[in-house]
Amino acid sequence: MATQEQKYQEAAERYLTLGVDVDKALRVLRGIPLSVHCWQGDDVGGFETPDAELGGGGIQVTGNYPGRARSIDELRADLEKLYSILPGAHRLALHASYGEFGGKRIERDEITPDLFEGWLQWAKANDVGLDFNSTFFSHPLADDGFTLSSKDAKIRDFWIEHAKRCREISAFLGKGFGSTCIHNVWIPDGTKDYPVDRMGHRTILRDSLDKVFEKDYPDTEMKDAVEAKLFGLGSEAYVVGSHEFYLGYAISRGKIPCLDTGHFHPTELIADKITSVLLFSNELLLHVSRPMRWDSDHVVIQSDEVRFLSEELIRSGRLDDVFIGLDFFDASINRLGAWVIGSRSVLQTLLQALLQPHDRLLKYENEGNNFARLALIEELKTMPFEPIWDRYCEEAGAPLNRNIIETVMEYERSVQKSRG
Ligand code: RNT
Ligand code: ZN
Repeated sequence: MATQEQKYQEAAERYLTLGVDVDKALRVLRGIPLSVHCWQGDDVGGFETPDAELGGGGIQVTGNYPGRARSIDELRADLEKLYSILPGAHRLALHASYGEFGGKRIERDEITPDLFEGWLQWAKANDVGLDFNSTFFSHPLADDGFTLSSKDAKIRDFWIEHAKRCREISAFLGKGFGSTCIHNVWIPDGTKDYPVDRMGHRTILRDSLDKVFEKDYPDTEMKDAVEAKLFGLGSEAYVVGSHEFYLGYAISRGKIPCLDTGHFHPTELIADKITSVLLFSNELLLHVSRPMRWDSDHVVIQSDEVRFLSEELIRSGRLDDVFIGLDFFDASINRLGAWVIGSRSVLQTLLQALLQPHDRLLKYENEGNNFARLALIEELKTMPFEPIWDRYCEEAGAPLNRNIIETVMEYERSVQKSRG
């Protein structure tokens, strides 16, 4: 039987016949961090109260598989396990509701950087860069469906202050770690039925955001992103922060648009949007997700959509301008396993995209030989990818695909099972 090394050499030679430099592809992949979302570990609960759980906001977690992280310590343990299973150096996206509140009820408009000092220390110890999200859901002042776009000045001001504090915390984390923290704003604002005052709420949202972003922070510490949406549970008819709203807002204000792949009509290809956005925006944040019939946030898999997305990141030549975040939450399977599959799927599609003979495909296209372009793309699907990915995992000390099930099951047996 051929050794791993022989299999790798053979596969690399096969790619070389198409003009693909495998070592170079692996080198590029090593430099791509994923911003892994903390909220897959505890069903978007957060730690504001001991029994905190996701409430309202138009998003929903389904499933009750045992083993959910119930404390920051448990979440960190799960994350450490996750990062040991992911090849490469990756980041963590926190939500404001994941601070170390120490059992005290600290209002969202009163949170301070010290509540995240523990995360900063953890991040340094584990070499995991940090990103941040304001939390505009799971809160009584979000219950009537409006936060930053509320017509009630008290509600609006509360959330403006929250977001300002989140920016301060983001800058603290970015500066402390030494890598720009991307602060993302997603609000659930919208209505179940057709409103008559679409303009009113959108005007208020624009003005609230302008207040939130009044203070400048150095780019080296933090940058802001704004995330649009098409509809949510209970906001089927109208979402204040729509795609057009935020694209316009981001481009006019020098903010980063965030495209969540679950936030569009189900037949839209998010991959197609990347180049359009990047021609007018310097940067882009992605929330890679898997919508199934709705914004269901299923675990990401190597679907066509995700492959197209990765291909566009590489082909556009703008990989360095895109921050790749993940956003899904499945409570119906082992939560570590959900994270592992989703993250590794994105990495594998990126590697597949890096292993494409771009020049040759482009040549066919420019010659008008679209049959040859199609044939080569299909041929690539049966190329020996596994030995290349195995090599990448091995070099990083991460398990191979064939060991993933056992790795996760072992963690379930030894750690997650004992959780109530
Ligand atoms: C909701 C948005 C948002 C959230 C997280 C928890 O539809 O996608 O990004 O999923 O902030
Ligand atoms: Zn999202």
